Amino acid sequence: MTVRLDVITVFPEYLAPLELSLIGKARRDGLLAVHVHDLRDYTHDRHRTVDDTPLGGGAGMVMKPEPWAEAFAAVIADGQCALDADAEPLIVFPNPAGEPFSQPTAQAWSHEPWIIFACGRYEGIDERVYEHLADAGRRVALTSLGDYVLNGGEVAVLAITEAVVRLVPGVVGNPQSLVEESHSDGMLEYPLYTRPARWTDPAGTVREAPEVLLSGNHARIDAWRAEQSQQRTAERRPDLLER
Ligand code: 6GU
Repeated sequence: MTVRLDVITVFPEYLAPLELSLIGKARRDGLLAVHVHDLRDYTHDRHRTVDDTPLGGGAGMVMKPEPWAEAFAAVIADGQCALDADAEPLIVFPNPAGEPFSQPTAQAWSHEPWIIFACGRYEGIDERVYEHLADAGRRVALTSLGDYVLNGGEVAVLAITEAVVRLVPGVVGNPQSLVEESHSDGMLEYPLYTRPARWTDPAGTVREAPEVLLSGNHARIDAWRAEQSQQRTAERRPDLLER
């Protein structure tokens, strides 16, 4: 399966890192297609205006609805041409007021053949854009990375894309590494060690890897790792154990 991602933004250059590393390789391998669109290409005035002052007053600027509606129409038409006339994209608005993004969300979205990310900037997007998409029967998600505020959705798109794309079959070489990592089972990962088993740190302290990891006894190793995972989660993220 090839996954198609569209990103609509006023800062297309912000998405340049999607050429790099694992995501760049997935694109070169034909597992992923990324299309970045400049929202200003869907304006018609000389200044390519995408924002205006908030109705009712208040600080900052609000993104105007018309460029968004035009951009969605064009991007959806283009995607349906490339994929299938009745393909329905998942439209994701990164938004600090959205539902929390987490590993189960990444897992679910890794099965989506087509996601359109819509990056808001300024104070936000005119509410009627969401209403228009919902009335048109579009699948829309408002998604937050956490309880803090970014200047726009672009950095969130980089994070979400990385979390999702690495779960697409074939993107990560050894799929077992996806099973053992933090959050894959709602727990934090156990501590990792490699050679040398006995390491003298720069302060002169001799640091030994846990003996159990050298034992060759896989049942003991699994039990030790499970216990470490449990301890670590209790210490750092007790909220995960309560769920
Ligand atoms: Cl997804 N977007 C913005 N603008 N700020 C955020 C966020 C998203 N998640 C946390 N803060």
